[in-house]
Amino acid sequence: VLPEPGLKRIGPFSDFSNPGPRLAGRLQARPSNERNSMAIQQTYSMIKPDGVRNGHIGEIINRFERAGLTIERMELGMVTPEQAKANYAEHEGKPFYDGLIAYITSGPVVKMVVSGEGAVAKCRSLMGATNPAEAAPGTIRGDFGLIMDENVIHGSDSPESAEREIGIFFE
Ligand code: IDP
Ligand code: MG
Repeated sequence: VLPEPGLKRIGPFSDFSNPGPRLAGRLQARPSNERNSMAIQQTYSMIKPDGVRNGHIGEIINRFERAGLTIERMELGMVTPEQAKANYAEHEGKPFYDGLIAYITSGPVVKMVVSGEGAVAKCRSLMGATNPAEAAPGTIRGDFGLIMDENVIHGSDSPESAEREIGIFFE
């Protein structure tokens, strides 16, 4: 549904196909046959070792829930080298690859399956840009990240990646 002409968009969640936390709550209160056009997705997200070490677990989960996302599965634990290599296979051979694998396996992370309408894009938008120095204030990386190598959080970049990554870390 497009906003009426003249209506100002006030943010990424200001249309009805992506209603944001306040409207999402009201939509969810309606009978299921009135909201079956909404595309519910799953995504894989992971609070990286610096996010856990620096005490940002609660704040990140709070932001997800306030954005209307649901935490479906969650586990605190280590990433095995096999899981790290599978998750980051697309980056093999790049200069930062070895450091990335060493870093993501260096301490406990929080592994999550997150669901909701447009969950893949919504999660990426809450995360902010890959480089914390370029991530907007108000995003997770913009608020809590310092350097590219330690940027607080991972999120799948497409529904296909999400399915693959959920398979790596759960079941
Ligand atoms: P994304 O996490 O935003 O999807 P990707 O390009 O898929 O970004 O990179 C995966 C991860 O690899 C990043 O989150 C970051 O931690 C790390 N990374 C990417 N590019 C660099 C780099 O140029 N230097 C150091 N680390 C990098
Ligand atoms: Mg990526």
